[in-house]
Amino acid sequence: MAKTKFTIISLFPEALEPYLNSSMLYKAQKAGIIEVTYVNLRDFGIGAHKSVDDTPYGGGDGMLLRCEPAFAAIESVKNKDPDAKIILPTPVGQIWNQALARSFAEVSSDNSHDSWNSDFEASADRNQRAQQNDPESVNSNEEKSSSTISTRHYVIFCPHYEGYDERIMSLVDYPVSLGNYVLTGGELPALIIIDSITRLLPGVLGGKTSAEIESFSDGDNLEYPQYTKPAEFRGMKVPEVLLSGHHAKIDQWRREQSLKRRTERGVDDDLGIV
Ligand code: 6GU
Repeated sequence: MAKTKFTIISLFPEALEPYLNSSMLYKAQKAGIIEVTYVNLRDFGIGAHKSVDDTPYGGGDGMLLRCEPAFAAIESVKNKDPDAKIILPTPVGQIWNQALARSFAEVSSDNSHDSWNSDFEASADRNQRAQQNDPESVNSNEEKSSSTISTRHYVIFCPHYEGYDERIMSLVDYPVSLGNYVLTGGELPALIIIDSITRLLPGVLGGKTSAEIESFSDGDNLEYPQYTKPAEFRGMKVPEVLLSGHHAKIDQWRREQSLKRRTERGVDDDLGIV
């Protein structure tokens, strides 16, 4: 299994490191399953003050990330690895879900990432054409649909301030949103994206194979209520059926509970596992 590389371009790499150097993500790095590299966007700032932002044309509040530092930082990574894919956390991106995480971890069957991938390809192509004005030079994401690539390298460019110059989008393969709300920057989304991909990689969750993860640990077991010892805590009892040892009945109960929760949430595809 090839290593999955993440490069995070951020103004605050020191905010990311403690989390990534803890628990499962730390173990995944130690085991050589993932590799995380940090690039400080400030190093690519302009002038003596290493400025990375400026006021918006046309007026408006706040500061926007400028093109020069963003392009220089992304190109510094691309020059070393032209195949690296650029992820931009942005509230206007495609909503991240379990199906996307699975596609990025490439534990899905080929046809299941076709639909979202073509969305992303369409947007990446649009951006490149817009910038280069040259349809011939558009580099399609061919390797995404192949199962034979040896290394996946995702570069997560974390915007900050009130936004970013739209021309930065021309370098982006995957604009990704975490949901319908606005955060102050791309760091938390970067952590979530890395976490949700990494837990799907073989060897991260108790050494399971990708097939086992697909069929078991990929969210479907999160949908019903679970309990561990003690059987009674402060008057709250574990449902009798779970103590019965009757596997068919337990399966039946879990199916019912999953369905009930889905109905109560009023959604049926949020985990991308249907
Ligand atoms: Cl990816 N970025 C920001 N800034 N806000 C968000 C988001 C991303 N997803 C939801 N809100």
